[in-house]
This record gives sequence, structure tokens and C-alpha cells, in this order.
Amino acid sequence: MTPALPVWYTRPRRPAAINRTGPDGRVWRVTVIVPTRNEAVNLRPVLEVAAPFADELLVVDGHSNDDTRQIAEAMGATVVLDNARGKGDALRVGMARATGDVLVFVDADGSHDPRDIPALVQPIIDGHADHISGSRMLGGSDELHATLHQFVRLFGSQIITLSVNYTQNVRLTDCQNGFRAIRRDVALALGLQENITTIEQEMVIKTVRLGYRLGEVATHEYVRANGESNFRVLDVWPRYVRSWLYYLLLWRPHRAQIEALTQRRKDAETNALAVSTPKQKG
Ligand SMILES: Nc1nc2c(ncn2[C@@H]2O[C@H](COP(=O)(O)OP(=O)(O)O)[C@@H](O)[C@H]2O)c(=O)[nH]1
Ligand SMILES: [Mg+2]
Repeated sequence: MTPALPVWYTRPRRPAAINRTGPDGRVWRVTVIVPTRNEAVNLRPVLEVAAPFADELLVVDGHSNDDTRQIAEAMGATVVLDNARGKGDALRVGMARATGDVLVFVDADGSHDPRDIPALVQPIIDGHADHISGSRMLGGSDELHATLHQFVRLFGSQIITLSVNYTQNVRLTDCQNGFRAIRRDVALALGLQENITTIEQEMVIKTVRLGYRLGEVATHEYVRANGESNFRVLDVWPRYVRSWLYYLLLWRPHRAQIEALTQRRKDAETNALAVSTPKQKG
């Protein structure tokens, strides 16, 4: 038997720019959505580096009381306010407002390098996935290993990822990263409900359970440039446990979601047949 080659040997290099034309000739528009809450000191470089990748740059602000909104507007972003319920609510406001075909979520604190945006978006435009999550387990994190608080966060996150993998028969490495790209129609079809950062695991679990194609690419998570995270494990862990068990075990898709899933399965079968059945002559 021929020995297998290492995966990196044949893998193409990460794209540095987005090729917006899909295989069917369709040109995709990209909306970059940046949730912010008091990020005036951090926001400028994030928007500066993200802007060239964005056909639409949307900052969803959580009623900051610093200059976040003024800075975002001065840098050419469209600024909208969330409903003051948390980051999950902010992402939903962004999804509803966005006009792009593919949405990318990037944190405003400098934890995500916007130069990773093409690697997140390209597999979707190329038709290989509906949703691509950045993975800190594949790309490394400077925010998950140093303190007890970070250890608890990482440990909880790993348990949740394992449970998703073994119940849904997938092999994910990170269910909670805030850095991800998703087709807008898919994001809206998920019917997202979570108001805080639990929306990340809700997005991942619903994507998998509804049969959309979820992929991961390695993205590095940097330490927030300035200021403190809004995340407190002690305050939010019951909501994480509740939403994890609910979406994984109890949540049932509504009828339109099941119909869409059945249709996608039929289409996939038809496409597979079209590929495997040679066309007849004459
Ligand atoms: N619009 C909005 N953004 C938020 C809210 N809470 C956090 N963010 C933003 O979400 C991103 C991640 O928040 P952060 O505090 O760094 O949490 P962590 O990365 O999970 O530790 C940052 O860009 C924050 O400014 C909120 O309630 N509303
Ligand atoms: Mg952060």
C-alpha cells in the first residue's frame, strides 16, 4: 500500500485575498460584523485591517460610553446599536442588518487577526462549506492557558466540544470561538436565540444538527490588546450548561427547518447521482 502523505504536503496555502467569484460564476459580497462594547482603544487597527476584505463593514455597538461609535463611523463603518442584552443579541442584530452573502464575525479587542478572514470565507464561496469556524485549538490561543479562570474556560469548552462530537458524529475542535464566517441565509435559518456568548455554541450545534456543512480553519487567538474581557465564568456557567444541554438534547427544529434539511439531502443525493451516472449519448 502507498503510504499516506502528510496533510500539509498537498494542502494549498492559506489565501491572502478573497476570490469573490464562486464556481457557478456568482459574485459573493462579504459583510464583516464587529461587536463592540467600550473598545475605543482597540477598535482602530481591527477595522483598518478588516476593511479591505469587507464589502460592508458593520459595527454593532453595545451602548458604549467611550468613543467607540465615533471611531467606527470615522473609519467608514456602518454603526448600529444592539438591544443591550449581550454579545449574542449584538450578533443577531448584525445578521439582520447585514446585506452581504457571507458574514464574518470579528471581535474588536484585537484577539482576532483580520488577515485570517480570507481563510474563513473562501471555503464558503468555493462551495465547500456553509459555515467555517476559526479554531483556537488548531491555531493556538494566548487567552486560554495561563490562569485558573482560563483553565476552567478551556476545560468547559473541551467537554462541550467532545459531547457535540460524540453525539453528532463530527470531529470539531472548538465550539466557542467568536471568529467565524457563515452564509447569511444559513445564519438566519438557524433561528438563533441566545443573548450572550452562548450564541457561539448555539450556532455550531444548530449548524450540525440541521445538516449544514461546518468546517474549521486554524486561527490564532491573541490576548486582548487593552482592557478587560466582559466574560466571567462564575457569572455565566449556568447559562452555558443550560444552552449546551438544551440545543444538543432537547431542542427540536421547527417544520420549515426540517423541510429545508430534507430538501438539501435530496439535492445532495441528486447531485451525487448526476456525478456518478454517465450522460447517455444522442
Ligand atoms: N455589541 C456588543 N458587543 C459586546 C458585548 N459584550 C462583549 N462585546 C464585544 O464582544 C467581543 C468579545 O468580548 P470580550 O469581552 O473580549 O469577551 P471574550 O473575548 O469572550 O473574553 C468584544 O469585541 C466586545 O467588545 C455586548 O453586550 N454588546
Ligand atoms: Mg476578547
